[in-house]
Amino acid sequence: MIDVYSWTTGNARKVYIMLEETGLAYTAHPVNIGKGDQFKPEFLSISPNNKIPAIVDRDGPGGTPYSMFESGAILMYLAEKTGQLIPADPVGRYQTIQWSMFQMGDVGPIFGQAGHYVDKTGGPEHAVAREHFVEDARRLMRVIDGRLSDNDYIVGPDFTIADILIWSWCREPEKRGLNADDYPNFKRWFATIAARPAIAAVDKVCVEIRAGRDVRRDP
Ligand SMILES: N[C@@H](CCC(=O)N[C@@H](CS)C(=O)NCC(=O)O)C(=O)O
Repeated sequence: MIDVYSWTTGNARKVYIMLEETGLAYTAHPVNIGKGDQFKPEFLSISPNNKIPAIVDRDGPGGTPYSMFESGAILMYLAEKTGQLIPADPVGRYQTIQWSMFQMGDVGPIFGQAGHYVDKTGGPEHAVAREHFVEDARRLMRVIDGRLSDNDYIVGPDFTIADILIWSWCREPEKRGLNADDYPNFKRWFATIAARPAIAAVDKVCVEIRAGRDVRRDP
């Protein structure tokens, strides 16, 4: 059983999607970041950077409970725990890690800043910052679209954690000043993943979490 302490954002969805895809039993517990739950001592004890998502694996390494924060690290941990969604061969494995780092180091932070300046601070005094981050977000979309021009998925023929990590940040591209129609390979890939049963299951989990209720799943 995995306990997930999280909310309903893109970073939160990565972990729920991973758990649904791998079939691990989990209980999701709401941490309402709009109300400051991420600063409570009990949450900080498992996530010292006061950010969701965090997990506690009751059956961690050595059979003892193990807690983790950072969504990319959590997905790698769960991939290794289950032997799923990361290739076993070294080339596929490091391709997956490389593209996962690309999401964590570039797509997440830049899309996050673009979203901030497009959605929340639309005033003219922020025009320079807005243009800077939206332009870099467009560049990253070209990287993703180019990668998908001759690959079904980010790493190749197989769906991996790199797809889950990147996909989760590509919902609602217009909120980051992006037009999905400019990236046709991206659009095809996004729709393919959106049709996976795990995505619909996670939408339902998020409704419950936003209502402040724990969700127990055994997919
Ligand atoms: N690098 C972290 C980023 C996590 C993150 O930014 N979480 C946001 C929500 S998506 C959060 O908890 N914000 C609350 C805060 O900063 O106080 C990860 O991927 O897990």
